[in-house]
Amino acid sequence: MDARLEAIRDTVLARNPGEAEFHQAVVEVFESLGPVHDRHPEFLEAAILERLCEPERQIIFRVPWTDDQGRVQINRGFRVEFNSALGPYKGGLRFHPSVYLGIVKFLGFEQIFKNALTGMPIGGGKGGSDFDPRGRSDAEVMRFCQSFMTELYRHIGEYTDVPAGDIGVGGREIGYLFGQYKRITNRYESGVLTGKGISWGGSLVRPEATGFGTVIFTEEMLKTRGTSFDGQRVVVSGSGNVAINAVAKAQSLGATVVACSDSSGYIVDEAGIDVGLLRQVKEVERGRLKDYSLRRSGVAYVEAGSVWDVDATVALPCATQNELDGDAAARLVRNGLIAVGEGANMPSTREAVAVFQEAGVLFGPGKAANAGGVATSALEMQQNASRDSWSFEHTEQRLTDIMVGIHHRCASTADEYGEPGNYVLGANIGGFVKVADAMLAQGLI
Ligand code: NDP
Ligand code: 2IT
Repeated sequence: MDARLEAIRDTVLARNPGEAEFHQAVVEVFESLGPVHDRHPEFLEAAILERLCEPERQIIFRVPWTDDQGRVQINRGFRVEFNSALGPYKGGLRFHPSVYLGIVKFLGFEQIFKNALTGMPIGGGKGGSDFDPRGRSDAEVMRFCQSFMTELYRHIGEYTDVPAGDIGVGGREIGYLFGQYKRITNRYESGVLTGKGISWGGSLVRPEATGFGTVIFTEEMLKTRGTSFDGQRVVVSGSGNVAINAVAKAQSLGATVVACSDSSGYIVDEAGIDVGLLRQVKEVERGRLKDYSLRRSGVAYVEAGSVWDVDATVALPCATQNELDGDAAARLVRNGLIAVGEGANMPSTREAVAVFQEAGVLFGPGKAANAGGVATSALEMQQNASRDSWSFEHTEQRLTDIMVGIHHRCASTADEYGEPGNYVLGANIGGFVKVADAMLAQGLI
């Protein structure tokens, strides 16, 4: 790493002790940015990097609620409003027991560059709670969401900060959050949250957008090698919103998706995953993947273990951070992997990324490959602002154009900096320069 950036990195790491995921995200971005600072010494003089790594505002709050037995439960809520150079803070809320400040900050930091890459007018933020929705009734989830919003409402707004979903937060949770926001503020402010239901201000294609977008980006990478998804053998990790829609889109392009996972285990379905059954089990019944294997013949269920033990030509990690390590990457490469598209945020460890890049595997980092979700959130905001609603076809075409545009921006930036095919470099520099230029223009704030 560039020596000037090393000194800034050391200060950032020391100022944020115990936040391993945030450190990882910062280091990964800094490793790409040396050449930019050679060309733009003004960014160093204006301390752009030091400012970027310090969130504009961090909110941590108590979330009290009662469970179905009438017992009082206490969780911790977070919203990190990281950077508003390009627009209102924008990014999801994650409800998962692993959530702490370091996770929210890594996600918020990544979101700044991702959102810049979309070309839409959105800044970067992220939030969530260590609340675990798994096993909770709808009534418990509603009471939790109402309590969470009772604090969060004062910090958000269509021109300020616009949350959406992430792990553990989908249409149900956004509904309860929106209802409580409306009740407290007495405003039908559609643009305050995205991922809303279609009949009350949501956008068609937003539920599919992240998974679809990941596949569209990966297809663009494959095209650079004269190939496509058609005929590929694909493994997807996770079986939530992003994973299911990645499976659907990859198969619609002629691939066979042979495996996916949840946090208990994985299934191998050599005939190709039945997306209808997967949606029924995971989205309608909120069940476990094991239930899928019990309802379809020829399906193996592997308890625990790693889905990356299954050979693939294309891997789409769509579950969570650091789920694919260096050993798994080396095994996949040995067995014929040609491309990785990250549907999740930072799912590949630094060692895994190095293995992929050294082997010449096409590697699309999350901040580029999974940007379709937030981009379609921005399209939802656009529809809300104009009180319009677009057709599925029109919205999907906008998503496709945006993903093709992000691919082009990453690829051309990598070319410009003398590292053709390095999408990590292209995404980091492409996102960073846009934000840095806006920060310079807006003065010392
Ligand atoms: P969901 O909650 O819908 O699904 C998450 C999936 O990942 C589930 O199958 C879950 O398994 C699995 N999973 C979650 N945490 C772990 C863990 N610690 N270990 C193993 N498996 C785990 O979330 P999404 O599909 O929305 O999000 C998946 C990823 O995509 C995340 O990294 C998210 O940040 C990213 N992303 C999401 C976007 C969106 O629009 N939703 C946009 C861009 C990125 P189980 O059910 O067993 O917990
Ligand atoms: O990581 C992400 O980009 C998201 N969870 C989606 C954020 C959004 O505002 O739609």
